[in-house]
Order: sequence, then C-alpha cells, then structure tokens
Amino acid sequence: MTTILLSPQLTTAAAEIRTILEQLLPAETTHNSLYAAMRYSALAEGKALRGFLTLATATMLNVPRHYALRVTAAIEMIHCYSLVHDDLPAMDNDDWRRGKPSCHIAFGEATAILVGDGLLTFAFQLLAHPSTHPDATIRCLLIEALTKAIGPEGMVGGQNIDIQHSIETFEDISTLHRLKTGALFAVSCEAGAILSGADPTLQHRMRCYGEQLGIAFQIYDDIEDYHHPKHAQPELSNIVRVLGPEQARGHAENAITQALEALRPLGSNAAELITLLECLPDFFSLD
Ligand code: GRG
Repeated sequence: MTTILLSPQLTTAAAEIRTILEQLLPAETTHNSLYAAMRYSALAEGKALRGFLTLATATMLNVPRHYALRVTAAIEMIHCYSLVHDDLPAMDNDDWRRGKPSCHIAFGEATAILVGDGLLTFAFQLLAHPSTHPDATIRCLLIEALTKAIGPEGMVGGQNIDIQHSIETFEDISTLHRLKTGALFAVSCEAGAILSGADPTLQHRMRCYGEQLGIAFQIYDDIEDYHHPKHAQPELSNIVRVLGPEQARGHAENAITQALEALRPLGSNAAELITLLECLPDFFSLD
C-alpha cells in the first residue's frame, strides 16, 4: 500500500520539523511565560504535512536543507496559529487538539489568542532573517507569498466565509476550501520553489499542485467528519451536506487528478509528491 511507502518519509520529516521548532521557539523565561504556551501548541504531535510539502518541493529543486527547514518551521507555526485560534470558543469551540486539551483549555482564552498572535508574528521574524536565505529578494518573495496566502484573500478570508454560515452551493464550498485550506497547502509548495529561484511557471505549477492537494485533503476531512462527527451539531459548511457522499468523493478525486496533472512535466523528480497524493485518502476514515 502506498501509505507504507511514504510514511517513513513523513515520519522522518515530522521529526526533523519538530527538532527545528524546538531549536527556534524560545524556552519560557521569567519575563515571558507566553513561550511555554507557544511551545505547548507548536510542539504537539501533528502530521506536519504542510512542512513536508515545503521540504519535498525544496529537495526536488535542490535547495539546501537548512534554508528549507527554516521556512518549514515558519509554515508550521502559521498552521499552528490557525488551529489555536480556530479552537477558540468564538470560532469552532474545540476542547481537544492533537490528542491534548486545546491551548485555551490548558492556558485560558486570552493566552490562546496571544499564542496565535505570537506564532504568526514569530514566523515572519524567521522568514525575514538572513539565515533563511542570503538573498533579500528571495526572503521578500517568501513573505509576500505567505502573507497573500494566509490573509484576507486566503486562509483568513476562508475562515470568514466559514463563520458566516452562508454555504449553500458547490461554488460557495469550493471557494471556502480553496481559501481556508488550499491556500496554505499551495504556498507550502510554492515556498520550496521560491527558495530555489524557480521561474514563475514552475512556482505556479507547484502552487496548483498544493492547492488541489489541499482541496482534496479538506474534502476527505469533511467526509470523515460527516461519518464520525466531532461536534453535536453537524457542520453547515461540510461538503457532504451540500453534495452527498458520492459527489464529494468525486470532487476529491478530481482535485487529485488536477494535482497530478500539475506535476506531469516534472516526471520522476516529483515521485515523493506524487506518492503523497496517491496515499492521501489513507489518512482518513472515509466510511
Ligand atoms: C483561525 C485564521 C484562522 C484560520 C483557521 C485552517 C483553519 C482556518 C482552521 C483549522 C480547522 C480546520 C478543520 C481546518 C481545515 C484544515 C484541517 C483539516 C486542518 C487540520 O490539519 P491537519 O490534519 O493537522 O494537517 P495536524 O494537527 O496534523 O497538523
């Protein structure tokens, strides 16, 4: 099975990402207790999929690993901020995250807000530092791509659609998935390409691959949530509620086909990214 082929690579990448996060995130100090809560959330066991995408793209394009790892750490901090804020009572109100009490349950709501803010801003402090890449233009391009992907035209905009509870049509749900989940997956791949100095065509190709992968990931997450709900109230924005399970699966498969298509010119160099696509459904309980 494809999962068995890929999982050692994912496990190795997750361990490597954890190590760099450990090194980069300051330990708690007497004057700043926030770091303890930031580390509690950022060092909790996650799959590190977005970081894996940056590493795999950067490796494919011969980027030195120490540059890629710093970008990976920044992306995982951003992802973690989104989870901490999403779990808050005013948002999705989840008490559990990554097998542990959510940040606001462990440290209180006000601290959880600051943890999100702290991880988000610290990520950009990392990206702006010359250790991330000696070329300031590359660092600016990374920051521009990341801010676009996670701001009002990206992840935050997607979350805003989600909290409006106005999802009715397939178009609504497609926009939600593209912004809320697709944008961060897309920029995770794009960042690897930017680090390598790739031309705009290749950057675009990697963005397309990541976006479609993210869309498929979100649809499978919705299908899993539909069959094994985490909340008492069904999520209004669940694609299965809008389209039914058969069509939802069809759209996930279509997104995977499009992602594969984006990688086609890269041939066997993209083997790791292709394998990830093939084993994506295996991450979820789909019935
Ligand atoms: C609060 C600004 C803001 C944004 C929140 C990404 C997001 C937007 C919310 C997270 C909640 C959610 C269910 C998002 C859909 C994407 C998703 C399934 C995220 C969880 O990603 P995994 O499974 O998490 O990769 P791990 O823990 O493995 O890193």
